[in-house]
Amino acid sequence: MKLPVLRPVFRGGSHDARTATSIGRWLGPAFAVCFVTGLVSHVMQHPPGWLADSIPSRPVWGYRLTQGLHVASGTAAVPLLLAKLWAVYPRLFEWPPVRSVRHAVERASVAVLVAGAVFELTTGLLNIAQWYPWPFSFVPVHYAVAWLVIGALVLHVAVKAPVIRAHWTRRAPGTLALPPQDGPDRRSLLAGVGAAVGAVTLTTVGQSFTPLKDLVLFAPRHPDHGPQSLPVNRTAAAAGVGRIDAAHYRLVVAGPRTYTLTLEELRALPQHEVELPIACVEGWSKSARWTGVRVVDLLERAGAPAHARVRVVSLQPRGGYRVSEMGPRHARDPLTLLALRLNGGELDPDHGYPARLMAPDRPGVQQTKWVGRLEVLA
Ligand SMILES: Nc1nc2c(c(=O)[nH]1)N[C@H]1C(S)=C(S)[C@@H](COP(=O)(O)O)O[C@H]1N2
Ligand SMILES: [Mo]
Repeated sequence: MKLPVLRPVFRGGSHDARTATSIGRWLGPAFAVCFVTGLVSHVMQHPPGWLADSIPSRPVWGYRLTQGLHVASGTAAVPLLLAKLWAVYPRLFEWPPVRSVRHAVERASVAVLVAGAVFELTTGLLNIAQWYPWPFSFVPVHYAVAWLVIGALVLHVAVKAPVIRAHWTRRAPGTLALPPQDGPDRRSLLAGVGAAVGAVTLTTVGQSFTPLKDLVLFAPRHPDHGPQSLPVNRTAAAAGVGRIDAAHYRLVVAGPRTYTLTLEELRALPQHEVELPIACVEGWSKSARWTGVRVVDLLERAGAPAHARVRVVSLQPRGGYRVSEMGPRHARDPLTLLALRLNGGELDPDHGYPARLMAPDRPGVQQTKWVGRLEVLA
């Protein structure tokens, strides 16, 4: 006796190739932007040896733009991915599940793509919210899975090229089973997806694109909320930095001619004012007015060679961001300061009192706060 196979029947007009393709042509570019800007962020934070000394320090807003786009494209991809999965999920019930080796490979690559894409968007969103409910380290895993996703995506687009082409050229049906025109189902689905993308973008993008900051509703941070009108990622208390006593503070500049400065001596050196953004990897960004001593002046006095890399060490006792490094282009940029003041006042403890690094075109995580030591590297 032959057992009947019980499978659901899908009659909705939107579970078809044209809907999937329409959404895909927005989702694909969103992933491409997210991937490229993610690579930029990765290289700036972990440059390979041959590139380390040529990371540019201009334009000053470079990282603000790429990281803002990274988070905005990832956020916009969430409703797009949900709609795409909704359009194609009946394929899960395809029968027979495997028709040939080629078909099996294609399905396996789609499984990798879907799992990886869901993983990237979920971990990315939770990271923005600074919630880490997983046992692994976010950055290396998010980075590695990005390569899986982009590989599977390229394969997927190649496999689907005929369907995509049919959609773009709006070829008459027959050769391929794309319905000739958009029905009401598809039109309203696409309008809804467009509205969702617009809504999540408009209510979050102001976290880095500050002209739209008044529309910020769902971003974890508002550009104006924080001491001295600037958000804080890790407070002094969270970093384990107690109130630093000005009288006992010392800055050590270690190099061929190592020396030490008190806070008074630091304040007595020529002060410069720059307008630079903090551009956090988590997507928020805010420009501010910083005043302090040029790092290049401090390095010259220590006899640092022109090509030297510099390590910036915080008084923070432990934690991932207590040390950062910069190549000669950042170290020697006249805008790079050991900042003592922010927006006209002394630095708030949460912004790195008494001294912090502020450099142009640099990820926020590397704008080291509570700086106690600059080391000229050989
Ligand atoms: N020592 C130290 N510096 C640090 C951090 C830290 O945790 N420890 N956080 C970094 C991060 S992630 C960002 S975005 C900026 C935020 O600077 P702000 O709090 O002044 O806005 O500081 C950076 N500097
Ligand atoms: Mo950050």
